[in-house]
Amino acid sequence: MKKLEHNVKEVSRHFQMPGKFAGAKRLGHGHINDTYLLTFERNKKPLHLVLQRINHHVFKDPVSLMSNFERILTHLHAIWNESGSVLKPLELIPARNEKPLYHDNKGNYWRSYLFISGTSYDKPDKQNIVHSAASIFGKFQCDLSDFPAPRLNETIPDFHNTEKRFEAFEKVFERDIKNRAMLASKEIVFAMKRKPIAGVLTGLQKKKKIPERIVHNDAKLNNVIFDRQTAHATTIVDLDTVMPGLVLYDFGDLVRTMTCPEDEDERNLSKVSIQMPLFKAIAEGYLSTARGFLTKCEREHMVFSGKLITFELGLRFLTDYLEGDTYFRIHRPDQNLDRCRCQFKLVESIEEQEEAMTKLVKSIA
Ligand code: ADP
Ligand code: GN1
Ligand code: MG
Repeated sequence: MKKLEHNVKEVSRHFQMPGKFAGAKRLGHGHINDTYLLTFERNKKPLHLVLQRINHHVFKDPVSLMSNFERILTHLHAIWNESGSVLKPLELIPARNEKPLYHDNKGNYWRSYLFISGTSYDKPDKQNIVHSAASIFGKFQCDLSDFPAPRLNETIPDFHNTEKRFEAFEKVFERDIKNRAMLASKEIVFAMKRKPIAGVLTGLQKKKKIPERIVHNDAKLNNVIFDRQTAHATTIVDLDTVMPGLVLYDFGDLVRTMTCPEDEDERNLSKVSIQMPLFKAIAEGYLSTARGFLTKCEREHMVFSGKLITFELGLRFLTDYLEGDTYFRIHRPDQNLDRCRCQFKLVESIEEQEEAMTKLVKSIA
């Protein structure tokens, strides 16, 4: 068996674990944190927990991040307990010193949760799955709509500010420290042509046409856990970026990750396009829980947000590729360029079907 990168058995000793350590393996395919599934044994029965190393190069202030986490989970648990919400919140396991984090002597920050037994998907295969995932993200936004002051900390400032993402891309392109720009010339031209769309949502927010709300900001399919039997979405994970933002950032990510049943780095681009039945299921699922609080302007920009957030992520993959792959975890050379190509292909596909998608949303909304 491949040796794990971290000594998770040693780290787990610093948490209030329920029994004797019996094994560990990596969990999921997140691009940012290091996530492990740990097994403990109590009365000869296995118990599963998640141990996660927070990527502190990405999340520079893990302490204030975990303060968000605790406030969000307290709020969601109150709703879950009172009304039996369909959204079962994560449960943190405290460290031995009662804190939600353990800071090791190598500078790493660790946290732990109960493992949610169920299933998660990296790519969408069925309409009922994406319907349920979209509906639970609408529910998540709804449950957080009366979140009390003070404002949550911004764990990554300007996370979905596409204009700022564009500026960052331009700077990295100009410097071209890895001499990779010539290998991505088509993608760079593609991005430059679409610069005008970058400021649309932030512009509407500045003009107070779209309100700031608490949103997930990383509403991708593999951040949802489903019940194995019912195939209903039960839990949303990856709360690191839950902070003030626009609900359209989440809807955009739903469109990005759930309308095309291929990998995020699929190299055969002829397979990459928006599937209308999946889009319809997402729009219906999301509106089933979000319809009540969305404004007209938000509804009118749902399809646009799919295009923008897909474009933004393509741009972020491209920027990371040009910079030498320092942000997103890669498993092979050029993976970030492939990821960028795939996102840009999806953008094109949305552009081609934008009118039909808009009509569809109107008919559902
Ligand atoms: P990253 O920021 O790296 O994406 P996540 O918090 O999303 O980290 O965790 C990575 C993956 O691990 C998730 O996509 C999910 O599949 C799985 N996962 C995380 N937390 C849990 C949990 N409490 N129960 C079950 N699976 C989990
Ligand atoms: C990252 O952490 P993960 O893998 O769920 C990224 C998202 C991207 C996504 C693309 C903090 O999400 O913004 O949309 O990869 N998270 C962060 O798959 O940058
Ligand atoms: Mg994740």
